[in-house]
Amino acid sequence: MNIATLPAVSTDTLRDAILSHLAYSFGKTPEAAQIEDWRMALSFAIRDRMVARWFEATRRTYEAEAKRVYYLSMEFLIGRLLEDGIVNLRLQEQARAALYDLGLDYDAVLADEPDAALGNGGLGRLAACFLESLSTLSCPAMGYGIRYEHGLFRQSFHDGRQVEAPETWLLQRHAWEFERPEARYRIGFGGQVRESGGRAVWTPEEEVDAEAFDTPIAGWQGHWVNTLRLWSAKAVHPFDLTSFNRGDFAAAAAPEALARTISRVLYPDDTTEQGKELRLKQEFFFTAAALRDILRRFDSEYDDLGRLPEKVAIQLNDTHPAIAGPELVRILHDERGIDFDTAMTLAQGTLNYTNHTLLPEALESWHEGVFGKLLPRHLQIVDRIDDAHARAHPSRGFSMRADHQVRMGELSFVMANRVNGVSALHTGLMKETVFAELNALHPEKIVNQTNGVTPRRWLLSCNPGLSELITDTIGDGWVADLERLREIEPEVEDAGWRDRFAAAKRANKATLSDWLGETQGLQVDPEAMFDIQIKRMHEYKRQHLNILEAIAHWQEIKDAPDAGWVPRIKIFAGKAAPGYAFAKDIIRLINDVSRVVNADQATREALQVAFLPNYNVTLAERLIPAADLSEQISTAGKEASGTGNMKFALNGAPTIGTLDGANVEIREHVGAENFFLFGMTAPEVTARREVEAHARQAIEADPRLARALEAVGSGVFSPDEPDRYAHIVENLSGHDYFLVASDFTDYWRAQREVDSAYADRDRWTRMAALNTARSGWFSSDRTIRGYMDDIWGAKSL
Ligand code: CR6
Repeated sequence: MNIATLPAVSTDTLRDAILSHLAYSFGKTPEAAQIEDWRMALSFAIRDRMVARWFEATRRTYEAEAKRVYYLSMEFLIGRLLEDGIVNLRLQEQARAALYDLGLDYDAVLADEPDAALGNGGLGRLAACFLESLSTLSCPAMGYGIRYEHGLFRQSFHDGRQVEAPETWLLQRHAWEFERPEARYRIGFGGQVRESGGRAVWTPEEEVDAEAFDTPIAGWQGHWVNTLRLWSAKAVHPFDLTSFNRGDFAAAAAPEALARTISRVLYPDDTTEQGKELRLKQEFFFTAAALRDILRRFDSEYDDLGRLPEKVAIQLNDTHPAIAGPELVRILHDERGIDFDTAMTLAQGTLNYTNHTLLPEALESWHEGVFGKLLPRHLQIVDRIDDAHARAHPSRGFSMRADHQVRMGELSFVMANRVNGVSALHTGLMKETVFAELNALHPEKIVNQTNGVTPRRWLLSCNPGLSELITDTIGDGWVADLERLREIEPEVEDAGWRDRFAAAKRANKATLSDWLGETQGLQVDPEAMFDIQIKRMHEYKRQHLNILEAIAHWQEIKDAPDAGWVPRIKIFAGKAAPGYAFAKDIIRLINDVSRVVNADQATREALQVAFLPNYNVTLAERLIPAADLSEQISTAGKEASGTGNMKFALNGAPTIGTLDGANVEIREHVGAENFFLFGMTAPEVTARREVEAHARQAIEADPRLARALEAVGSGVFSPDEPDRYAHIVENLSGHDYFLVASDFTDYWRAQREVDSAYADRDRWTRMAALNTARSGWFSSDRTIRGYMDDIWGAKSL
């Protein structure tokens, strides 16, 4: 069969393809097939439709000698892929009908797919949105990462406490990857560096193989398909037969176990530096394999390494792949014989670096002891890079090697052609704070690219009701050109149209409410305001500010139950890093508050609180379309951008938020009157920290806050252990680094404004609809165009 001429997809052809895969790929009859078999057969049938375009994209890229973009990321939070594929290939109707013909429920088959959680949070999800936009824009690109056996842990609650269990997505069959045993590179660690014939020769002590697994990523309408290539670690000699024959079975299996450790688990934290040797090994492992692969491809097309910057752009997603700088210089200089300065210049022309946080604890640095032990040659090269940079800027005294550390942010900056922040505010702060010195030396390097989200997943597919209304109103051009959502703005003035908008939201809320009833035993009135905060648990994101306000609100409702409160359900979801005790205590507190508040007959009509377990991409897709209010309440200056904030706005949920990260730009786009602003600005935060006893002062000035803290501290929510949360109260009345107390009063005020706005339903619907109409700028297509133009110099084919 000629794959370029696969028959057009009717329901019948798709059904036949499913049955054919069921028989020939999975060896099952329809009678014997389990839901997983059907899901696999459907996935293969869909995947088949991508392959011809995939080959075509590769062919066209070679033919055009186009510049290629490589996105190196330790995390890709891709979630489920089947619906993404179906939606992008526009096969929803056929797939639904084909499964119906086969006696199957479409939604149930889709729900069988494991949620691939090869990432922690925003940074990993951003990488996944970027891959989809790169394909949509037919930009020749490839993602490189690690094929973790275990993604982010599975979260459940025991007595309100977070319990972590390993995530095992690969135990269920995964339909999307092609194993490439021939794409295999040997990666070394440790060992010695010798001089030989004037060249440094690194002889590693330990070696593993990196083997590629490729996942095709189809863009909108399937016109272009790029590849996500994930590396799996394999032992060089998988099995020690000598030990085995001696009867020492454990020793026989040891090499394989050791090697596989490298790609076994995702580090479950995105904001703390993991000072673990294994982490550094993971970073070098996937980066080195990617570079070898990139150079192999380059060599197959060109014979002059001097053209590397012209033909290749490599993006370092945060500092995790920062070792790419010294590794590329090592390959070019030590292995290819290019002189050191030229090698460095070529690397600098090819690499770019995105910074995703200013939190000092998250800026990676490695002690030279560990670094030198694992990567002895790279340590020498870092020192030479540092020297070369210092010689070029003699007056400055800057070094990336202070205090026996290798500072990866500084290394990435120096080795990059462009360095970008992820929102306007964050980029500004980068220039003023962490990279102030380097920015003064290289003022052209830092550029901003505000994050974005893919509208295919985060509107079209997760919110079919609203999507249909939009398409009915303005046609479907918005899917590929999200700024066209502006065209619905005139309709917002039409009462009939507003009713349809409100009905779409209401239907999503009813669906969520049913789901909450079935799976969580929660009875929720879809008329209540759905107030949602979903994201990683972190003090800077201030879930504790939200729950304190809920407590104060509950107390006030109790004081006057008949005062006409606007009914609300507060929904939380998010995982805490297993080692982050304070964040885990906040989860437990929210669960404790939820138990007490939800059991209170006097208030339960007006207020409920829920913490949903195991937050992941799939849960986000369920919650966001049903949200009325988006909580984006981080301490100003701490959230680099946020991307959840964009998804809520796009789905018609106004924000209550601080002037932090991309909230600033969201507010500019949707209009200040459609955004509930509160709290200190970034400079005010800095000034406030200087005020002595700022927390005490704030608590004394606000009796509501004092009373809420008193309830937490005295065991109202933990009667079996009254001082369970004493340390939280102590933290918030003392040091309170994230200024929860100081922002509380204004947050309360803004929440009451939310209440009165919501009470006027028509006004609320108008605000919600304007959020959708004006959020088109936050498409990751816009972001990727920005990277292509300002950073990569890459073109759409
Ligand atoms: N934690 C930022 O904190 C940003 C994403 C993507 C984060 C968040 O504000 O939206 O990156 N930073 O740019 C890191 O992961 C280091 C995040 O997700």
